[in-house]
Amino acid sequence: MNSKLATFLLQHGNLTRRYFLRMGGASLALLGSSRLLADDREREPQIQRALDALETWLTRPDDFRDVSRGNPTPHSLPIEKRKEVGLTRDTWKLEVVSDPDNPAKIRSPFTTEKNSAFDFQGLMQLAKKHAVRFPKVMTCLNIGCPLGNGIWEGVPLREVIWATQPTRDLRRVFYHGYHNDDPEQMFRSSLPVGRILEDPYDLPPVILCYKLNGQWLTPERGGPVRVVMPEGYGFKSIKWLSHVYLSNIAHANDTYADQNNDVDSPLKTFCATLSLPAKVKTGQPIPVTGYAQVGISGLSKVQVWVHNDQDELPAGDRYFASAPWQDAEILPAPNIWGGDVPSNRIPIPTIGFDSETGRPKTWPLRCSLVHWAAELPGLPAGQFTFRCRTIDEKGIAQPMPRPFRKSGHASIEESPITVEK
Ligand SMILES: Nc1nc2c(c(=O)[nH]1)N[C@H]1C(S)=C(S)[C@@H](COP(=O)(O)O)O[C@H]1N2
Ligand SMILES: [Mo]
Repeated sequence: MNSKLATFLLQHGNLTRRYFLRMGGASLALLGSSRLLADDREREPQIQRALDALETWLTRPDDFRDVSRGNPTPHSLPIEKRKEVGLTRDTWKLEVVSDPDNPAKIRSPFTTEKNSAFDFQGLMQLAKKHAVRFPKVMTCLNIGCPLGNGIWEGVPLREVIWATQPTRDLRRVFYHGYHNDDPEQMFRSSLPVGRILEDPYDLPPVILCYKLNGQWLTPERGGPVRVVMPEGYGFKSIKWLSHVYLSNIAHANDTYADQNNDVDSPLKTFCATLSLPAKVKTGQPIPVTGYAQVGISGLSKVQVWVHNDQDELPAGDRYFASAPWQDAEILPAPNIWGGDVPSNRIPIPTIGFDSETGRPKTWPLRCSLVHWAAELPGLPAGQFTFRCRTIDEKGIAQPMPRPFRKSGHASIEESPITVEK
């Protein structure tokens, strides 16, 4: 294939078949064989323009929004200091010990004191046999909107826990990262040991993560090693990991609990807009794009509704269940993954993806993102409110089944639209 043309096609995975028809038969034949487009639906030009401007499915590691505590933040330390405190791959050390306050019985802890801390070489040794990859959206429970979507690679945390030979009184595991050796700056998270030892409901394992989108985890993303908890909000995925405690404590002891957060909450399903014109002309169709976070209960629909502000809202219907919602289009898996993933290929194997084709086995993927689009019909002049909501795989509409803010954002997004003559 003409390589210039191939590059062009790769960069414009969202162009319509109509566009290619205009390009003539030769390139169309080429398209058919190269399968550059998973999605060759014909759409209105204005919707197509909005789709062409959409963010990619994967986020570049440097483009993640950063939620990092610490003064200074560990990733901003100069390289010499990072080496000194074990924040590079060749200096990284992980302690895995019994919790002195609620001891679990373990035979061979990893400690710096006894010069037996677990290191990166040990991790790579385990990776040869046990490495896994899975897609996951990182979302801060307090912020609500996703910080970024990635393919995370690591070794299941249980491999390291089993290496310490626990025998009894192990009910919970808590862990923290480097925090300038200042107890005030510690940010701790915790999990029931059962979630680490076993993966319920076909979820991926909790991992010691060292790669994101096929590249070494950067200092800002928590490198050299962070925990990644597939179905959890961001605070479970501790960065610059340095300590793991095996404990007999019977309850969660996460730092985030001190901020009134529901620390046992798995990711919720919800949607939001990415592009929506704030002002349009009367009668002009309105293109809207957005994303949905596909939470633990999956996603079956994204729906939209435009309400004229002069009309009353349905009475006694807090979540607008009786409004005339219309289905939006959930976009298919893209052909351009983004996120700087090498050669635009999802690394193989990745949980949820076919190892032969590199394409997702189902779509959308749970605990990740999907994009959507809708074209609203033209409206008369006036002031309107646009709303969008998800319906999960159980048929439950946002913000249910868990509407409370401190278990994660799920409220129905509202955006104003002004329609002018
Ligand atoms: N050590 C450490 N890990 C941490 C944090 C932190 O402040 N310190 N923030 C947590 C929170 S609250 C979130 S939402 C995610 C954010 O991940 P990101 O910065 O890679 O987007 O990291 C988590 N891991
Ligand atoms: Mo967070």
